[in-house]
Formats: sequence, structure tokens, C-alpha cells
Amino acid sequence: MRGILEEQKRDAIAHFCFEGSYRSVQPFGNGHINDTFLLVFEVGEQSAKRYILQRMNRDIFSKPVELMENIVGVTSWLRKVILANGGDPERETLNVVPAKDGKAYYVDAQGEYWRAFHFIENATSFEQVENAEDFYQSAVSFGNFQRQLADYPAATLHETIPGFHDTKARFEVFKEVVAKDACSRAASVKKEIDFVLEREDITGVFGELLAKGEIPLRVTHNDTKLNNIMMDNETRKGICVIDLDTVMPGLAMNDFGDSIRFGASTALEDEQDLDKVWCDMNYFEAYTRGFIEGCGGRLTKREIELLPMGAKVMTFECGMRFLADYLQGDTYFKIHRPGQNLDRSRTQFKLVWDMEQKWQTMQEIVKRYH
Ligand code: ADP
Ligand code: GN1
Ligand code: MG
Repeated sequence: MRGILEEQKRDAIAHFCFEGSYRSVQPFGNGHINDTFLLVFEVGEQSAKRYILQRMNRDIFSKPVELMENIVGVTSWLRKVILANGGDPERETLNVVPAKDGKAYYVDAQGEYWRAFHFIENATSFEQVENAEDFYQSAVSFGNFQRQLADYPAATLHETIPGFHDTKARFEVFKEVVAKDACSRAASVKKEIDFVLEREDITGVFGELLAKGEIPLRVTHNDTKLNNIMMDNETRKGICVIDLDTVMPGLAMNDFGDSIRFGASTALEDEQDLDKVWCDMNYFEAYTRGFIEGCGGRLTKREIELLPMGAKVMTFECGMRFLADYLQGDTYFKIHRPGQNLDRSRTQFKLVWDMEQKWQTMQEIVKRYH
């Protein structure tokens, strides 16, 4: 990950069509991937206009132009759907601020790609669920997002990260990473490595069902964690799904599962005290109800039955990715302290273990919504 100089930010800011006169820039949010900044512009004497500026992660997104094509395509589509439903497209979808040359991005002298969005005002993205009702509302929104994109021409979407949720392929990569042990960290985390290796059987489940035609590919978000949705400060409803970098053909169960691994946990993703980490069944139920409702009857019976599996597979996959990154020297997910990726992997494995204990309950909850 490369640092960003002040003048690099200023140069990027100067290349977008922002309204008003520039006031300030500061780092913003808790995303693990891009570099995100909040910009303030003064408009007239009294009012301010805020924007989000991002330096896209070039190591992870090797085709930023195609990625931005996806985002422009998806947000334009959502705008039409929202308007047709009488909604407010300024707040209910991301809105790209064009660069001065009319493109959806700006490339600086160092070859870094920047983009900007209108800031979604009077809304919050949460790091942890505060109550079941909020989590239910986030589920309705993520489900809705999938429904709104149900007829999107999927073939026009570029695959921004190939095999993003191919858990089996990620498992193979994990074994290579362990064998290479580039930072000599493997011996100290044998317990965690074994936890992964013992669960190979769950890595191929979805791939096999897909190959047999038992589950459909849909246009999905693929990164449905709670802080990728803005909750309206007044209504507490999910107002806008953000972080559209990984919108690609995918599986409904994975969008469900990724939300559960983050939001149904009783602790933060990097909690060090594992006694605080559990998969909360009230939250699981609230999300199940909201997601199925939000998808508007489009999920098949098979997909609904497989929702608990989505939760387990996504949590397992994410834990495996965090551990692989720790073993490789923390090059993928941003860290703010040493060992953070290891801590993150441990919370995921604790959650997987807890889901295994609660498997029967999870099945029963989902059955209520068939
Ligand atoms: P990353 O890919 O690094 O996770 P995100 O696109 O999710 O980056 O942005 C990081 C954080 O910035 C989000 O979790 C959210 O808090 C905030 N954010 C991003 N876009 C907006 C926006 N348009 N309006 C308000 N906040 C935003
Ligand atoms: C990353 O971009 P962000 O922080 O919302 C990652 C997800 C992981 C998540 C774990 C493109 O999400 O896949 O589940 O971290 N995004 C990418 O918190 O790899
Ligand atoms: Mg994000």
C-alpha cells in the first residue's frame, strides 16, 4: 500500500467537478480496501457541500476503468428504478462526480486512480449492530438491492476480482500460502491453520450446486457488510447500498452470509477477547426475515434452505483470507496495528465454530421463512 502525499490529494481534488470553494480534506470511514477521504466545499456564505474522494486500490483492482464502467452502469440503472418507484435517487444510490474531462475517474501522474461521490447526508454506516430492528432494516435494503438489479444485463458486468467468492479456489491458494510461509509466521498459528484445513468439505458446496444448476447466478453485491450501507439518521432505514466495487454475478446466499458474519457477531471484527464473540441468533433471525422480504419472493426454496450455509461459508472464507493475509505480511487488508489480521481471522473462526454449535437452530429459523 502506497502512502499519499498532500499535494497528490490536492491535485486529484482539482481534477473533479466539485461545486463551491474547497475547504478541507480528511481521512474517512473504516473500509479495508480503498483510501477514502471526506471533502468539504463551501457554497455561498452559509452552506457547505460534502463529497467522498477515493483513491482506488490499484493492487487489488487491476482494471479500474472497467470497474468504474460497472459502477456507472449499475448506479444509472438504480437511478431509473428508484425514480420509477418514486424514491430519491440523490440519496438512495451512489452518485459519481465526474472528473473535469468528463470521465468517471482521474488518473494522476503516479498512475493512481481516483474517483468521487456525492456524500450521503443524514445517514450513518455502522461498524456494529445496535439492535435487531436496525439489522433487519439493513437486510431489507441489501435484499432490495438484489431485487432492483434482478434484470440488469449481467453479461455487461466486468469481473472486477476474478473468483472473488470461489471458496474452493481460495482454499487452494491458502494451502500454497501456508506452504510458502513468506514471513515465517505459520508455526505460531498452527491452531488457526488446522481449523481451516479441517473444513475443506464446505469449500466446494456452492460450486458443485452451481455446476449442477441447482442454484442460480444473480447480480449480487458480494461485500454486504454493515458498514457498506448507509442508514438514514431519522427513519433508521437502510437508505443506500454503497461500496459497489464487487457488484458482479454471484450467489444470493453469499450476500446473506457476508452480512451475517459481520453484523450478527456480538463483537467487532477485530475483537481480541474471543469470549465476547458469538453469532447472535436474534440478529440472525432479524436478518433472515429482512433479506427474504427485501428480495421480494425471488429467492428459490433451495436458496432459502442454503442461507445458513451461506453464513458459514462466507465467515469461513473471510477468516481464511484474513489468515492468509497475515501469513503473507498484511498486504491486502489495511491494518492499524500488528496482528490485526490474525485477530480478525480468529473472530471469524470463533463465529464458524459457534455456527456449527447452533446449526440446528439456524436451520429452524430459516425454515420459518420458506
Ligand atoms: P472500502 O472499499 O475501502 O470499504 P467504501 O467505499 O466502503 O471503501 O468506503 C469506506 C467508508 O466510507 C464507508 O464504509 C462509509 O462509511 C464511507 N462512505 C463511502 N461512500 C460514502 C458516501 N457516498 N457517503 C457517505 N459515506 C460514504
Ligand atoms: C473488505 O472493502 P470493505 O472493507 O468493505 C473486502 C471484503 C471482506 C471485508 C472484511 C474488495 O471489504 O471482501 O469481506 O473487507 N473487500 C474486498 O471486512 O476484498
Ligand atoms: Mg466498504
